[in-house]
Amino acid sequence: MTLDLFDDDDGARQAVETLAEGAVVLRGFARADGPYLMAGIEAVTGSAPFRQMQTPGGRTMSAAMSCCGPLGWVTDRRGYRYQPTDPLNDQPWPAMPGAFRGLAVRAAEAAGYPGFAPDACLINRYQPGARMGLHQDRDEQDLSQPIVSVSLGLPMVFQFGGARRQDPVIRVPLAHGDVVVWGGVSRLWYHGVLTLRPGDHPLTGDCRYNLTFRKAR
Ligand code: MD3
Ligand code: FE
Repeated sequence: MTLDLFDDDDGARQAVETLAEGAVVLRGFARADGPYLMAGIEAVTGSAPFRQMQTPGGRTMSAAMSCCGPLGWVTDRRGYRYQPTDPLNDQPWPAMPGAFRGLAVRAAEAAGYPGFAPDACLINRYQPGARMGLHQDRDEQDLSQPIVSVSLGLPMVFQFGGARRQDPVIRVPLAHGDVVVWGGVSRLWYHGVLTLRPGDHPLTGDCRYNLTFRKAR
């Protein structure tokens, strides 16, 4: 369904798609910023390297993660939480690069959330074989604030269900530069990512990165 239009990098008018109530896809919205975002990922992970975290149940996540901004999301045997420091070195997470914050704020605004002020950015790196099972994002305090997600590099298939784990899922392909803003009722819906297939992307090589911008507190 078409809600609205935005101007993409080349000045072309793009449809804003709604995936579900509150979930808005901005196809290619981040494409022009790709190289700046990639440079930001390299800068952040130079100080807070990618690592595969443990779930509270003791499994190792197949996606590798890092964070930037005042708060970072972590999981270990003690549970899921946001914290101001990187558990690998007990130092504050790296600052959120200006290009990251600017893009997230513009995307949120295009989707109807002016004044989005993310305090956490989770960076996920998927290499071939990595996936993310169906889950909800509910560790944030203010669920009225959306989550903005940015896909970079290899394409993947996103799974989007409903409010309950058993709800039927739809599969949505997400490609390089696609941005999705998850607000409204979809904010708490189950979602996940199917296994990444091998490939080679001019910007990211053999992987896909996903940035998620959150207002955790
Ligand atoms: C729908 N990441 O980091 S992005 C996550 O591709 C996460 O790395 C996936 O799920 C990834 O938590 C999916 C799309 C996404 C992110 C957050 C959501 C969809 C969402 C929060 C609520 C509903
Ligand atoms: Fe999630």
